[in-house]
Amino acid sequence: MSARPKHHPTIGESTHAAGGWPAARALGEILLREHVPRSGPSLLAHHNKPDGYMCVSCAWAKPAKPHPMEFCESGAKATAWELTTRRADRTFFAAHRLQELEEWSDHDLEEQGRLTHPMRWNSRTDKYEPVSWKEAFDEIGRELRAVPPQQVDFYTSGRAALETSYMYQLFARIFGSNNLPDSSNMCHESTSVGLPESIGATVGTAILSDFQNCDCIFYLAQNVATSSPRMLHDLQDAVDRGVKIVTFNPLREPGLEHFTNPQIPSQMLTGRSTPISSEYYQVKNGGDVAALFGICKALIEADDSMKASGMSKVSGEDASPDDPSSAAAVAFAASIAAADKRHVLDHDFIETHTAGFEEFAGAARRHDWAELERISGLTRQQMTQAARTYANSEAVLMIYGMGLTQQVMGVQNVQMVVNLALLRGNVGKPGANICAVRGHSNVQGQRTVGITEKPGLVPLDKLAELYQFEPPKWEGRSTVDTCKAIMEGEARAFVSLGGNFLRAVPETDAMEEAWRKLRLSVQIATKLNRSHVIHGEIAYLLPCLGRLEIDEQSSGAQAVSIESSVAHFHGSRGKARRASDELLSEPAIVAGIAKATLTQGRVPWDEWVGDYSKIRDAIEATYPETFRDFNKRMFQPGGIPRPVPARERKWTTPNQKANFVTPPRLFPEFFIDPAADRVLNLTTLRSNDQFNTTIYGYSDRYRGVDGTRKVVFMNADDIRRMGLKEGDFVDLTTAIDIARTRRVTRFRVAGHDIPAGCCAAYYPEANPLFPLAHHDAKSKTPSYKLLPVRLSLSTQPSPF
Ligand SMILES: Nc1nc2c(c(=O)[nH]1)N[C@H]1C(S)=C(S)[C@@H](COP(=O)(O)OP(=O)(O)OC[C@H]3O[C@@H](n4cnc5c(=O)[nH]c(N)nc54)[C@H](O)[C@@H]3O)O[C@H]1N2
Ligand SMILES: Nc1nc2c(c(=O)[nH]1)N[C@H]1C(S)=C(S)[C@@H](COP(=O)(O)OP(=O)(O)OC[C@H]3O[C@@H](n4cnc5c(=O)[nH]c(N)nc54)[C@H](O)[C@@H]3O)O[C@H]1N2
Ligand SMILES: [Mo]
Repeated sequence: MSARPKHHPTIGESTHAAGGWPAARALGEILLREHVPRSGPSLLAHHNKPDGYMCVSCAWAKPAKPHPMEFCESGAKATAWELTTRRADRTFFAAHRLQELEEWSDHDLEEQGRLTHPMRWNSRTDKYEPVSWKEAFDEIGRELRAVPPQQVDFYTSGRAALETSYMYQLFARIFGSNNLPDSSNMCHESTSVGLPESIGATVGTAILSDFQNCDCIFYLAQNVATSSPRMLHDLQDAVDRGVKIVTFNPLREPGLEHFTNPQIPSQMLTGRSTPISSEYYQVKNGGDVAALFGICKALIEADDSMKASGMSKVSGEDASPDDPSSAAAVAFAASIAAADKRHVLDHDFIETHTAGFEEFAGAARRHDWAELERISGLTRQQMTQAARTYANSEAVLMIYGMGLTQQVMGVQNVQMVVNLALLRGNVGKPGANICAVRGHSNVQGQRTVGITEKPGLVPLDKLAELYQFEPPKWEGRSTVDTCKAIMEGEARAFVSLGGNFLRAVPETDAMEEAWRKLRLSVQIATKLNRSHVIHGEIAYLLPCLGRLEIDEQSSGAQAVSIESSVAHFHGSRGKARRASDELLSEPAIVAGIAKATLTQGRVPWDEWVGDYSKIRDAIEATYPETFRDFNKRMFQPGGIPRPVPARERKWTTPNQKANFVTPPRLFPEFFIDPAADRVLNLTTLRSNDQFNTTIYGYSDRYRGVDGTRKVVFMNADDIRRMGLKEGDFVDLTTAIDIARTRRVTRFRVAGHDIPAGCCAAYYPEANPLFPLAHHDAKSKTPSYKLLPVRLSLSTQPSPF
């Protein structure tokens, strides 16, 4: 496990199973590597437990009956990274000018450890220097008041708790701004926009028990072993019950192939593993709409020919026996049809619950198999086989992640998943639901309590009544709009509740230049990152407590709460000693800034900071149905389920139906530059040694990489065709929107099992390639999983 880049990195074979001894070993190494105090390991006993703390890594569900160790390698890394004894304290900042720190890597900046003291940048010395909290709040308040509210942006990364998030959006709104961009805009926004149109839900409908009630899982575009490893337990249990898992991913991800459960001694001793996917389809990146259309086409045409041959038992329909459909078509249809029911589509469900079926079915019939094959990279037989498995299952759970949402056609990807589900009534019954696997540990919850740029999603009247102010009604900026506003000089001040905006967004190079023109940048953070080192004219770095730490306020130790990927709320109590006596909690910092800034609104900020249960009362008063008896129930095992009407087949869409939404095309229309023979479609990935822009180390055990992150994974045929060989250094240049050159240099060519025409590189190293305008039109989610890039042998000298 390499913590540093190596001169001679190794790129070898991918592993084929996740978990097992390598994961267990990695755990031990992590605690050592991160200089975790002796109390660290015992702390993990409270990880994701009903009376413990909720993991700061991913948002996966917290079961009512947790395993003895309800954590994974990724969660342990995130915990260790926060508990580290390393400190980026006054001495560190006194020793380094920011110009110098600009040359440091993401890893090296965060590796300095926890921030300990509020800091203000001194333009004369080019250093962050200590200030008192009072001075900080006073100046920030003064500066914010001097800027029109439309020119201030309040960013949130999805980690802050429900309590902090509620306070933060309230502060922004009383200040007069709906500019609340958040990490979700780069993440599951295509879900938040796609699902409401389709089924009237803003979040996935799945709950944990669906894993026990399904007989098939369609698993798309999510890397379980790295991004939500605890879900492997749920998948393994499902496989043990005979559930079929049908996977769509351009890469063969180990966790989706096999899993050796570190919590099952017999598996650890014998090295045995559970095969996860029963069918694995290596769709081309960007090929999911075509693949899903192919599956739907196979189902719809099978249904057509059964109806035509009189085989269908569909009620009320007169099937004509002398239909021209051939015997072959009928035989094929019969092979897809569920053996016992002899019908492929759930016509009763479609009739009762949905709208738009005819248009969708028409489009599916019209698509040409050759075209579907070319774009998806799958054969007709493969799509038909997936359709057969689907039709022979009674309850199918649809699970998906970033590979679908972060695309030019992200919303349509999500809606195609729903279309497939609707064909057989696979929404809103036990085992059959939509599971959007969320990223940050409270990203979903932040939306639930009002972090959104869209005023229509917030009960503004309620806020106005509770706090006596006039909320702004205009549509605020989401992340790409904020980037644009920063580039155009429209945004003057940026307040960041966590995150690393500059590294996470597209168009990194131009953004860095523009960022320096901000009048004010305020960063509330636990660790140092590039968004702090590059800064505005006036810059503050405000260190906060993390969720793992004991948070003492005037009424005693406080708890906070979060919402998981399956829409359950959970309480969380910090257990670790605070990293520094100077730290304030996130609610205290938000309140401090709010009090120093606002001249209107009646909010009991101090009372709230003294006792967070009062913030929860306020959340309940704002959203009485969602948060009923919030304080009383927040520690109940399994969490508080949030009402999601689509789970009960109540469709809160304008037409009160679940809607088939027909994508107008199969693939985005790009204008690609002339050197198209050297162009591949790039997707960006996470390694198993990072959490977003937090780089723990330089190894990606599952993909066989150690000692570097500047890698481009390619198909062997493409390597040969381009006259390259493994280990060569190449430059990647964006092949669309070529008026501006966007390039990253010296990426090492690595042969990988990935479809021809596609390549993959790590996020955030590849972010300078992404044009700001390259996003889904409706959700504005950047297309991080699909970008045409041109490859050329690097002419850059080696840095060594
Ligand atoms: N350890 C760890 N855990 C994390 C994170 C982390 O960085 N590290 N990040 C957290 C966050 S914020 C998020 S949003 C989630 C992200 O978790 P994921 O949703 O797993 O996101 P990625 O790792 O970016 O990759 C998604 C998967 O999509 C596949 N893929 C790429 N392009 C396509 C495509 O066009 N079609 C299909 N079908 N598949 C495609 C990739 O091969 C990859 O396996 O994880 C969260 N958990
Ligand atoms: N190319 C490409 N780009 C992507 C993606 C991709 O797949 N490909 N994924 C996108 C996705 S899904 C996401 S979610 C975004 C992530 O974007 P962000 O959420 O903005 O980034 P993170 O890397 O999660 O933020 C890390 C920083 O958060 C701070 N932090 C950590 N814990 C705390 C805490 O408890 N409180 C506070 N106040 N601060 C804390 C630390 O200072 C740390 O440096 O990136 C997006 N960008
Ligand atoms: Mo995310």
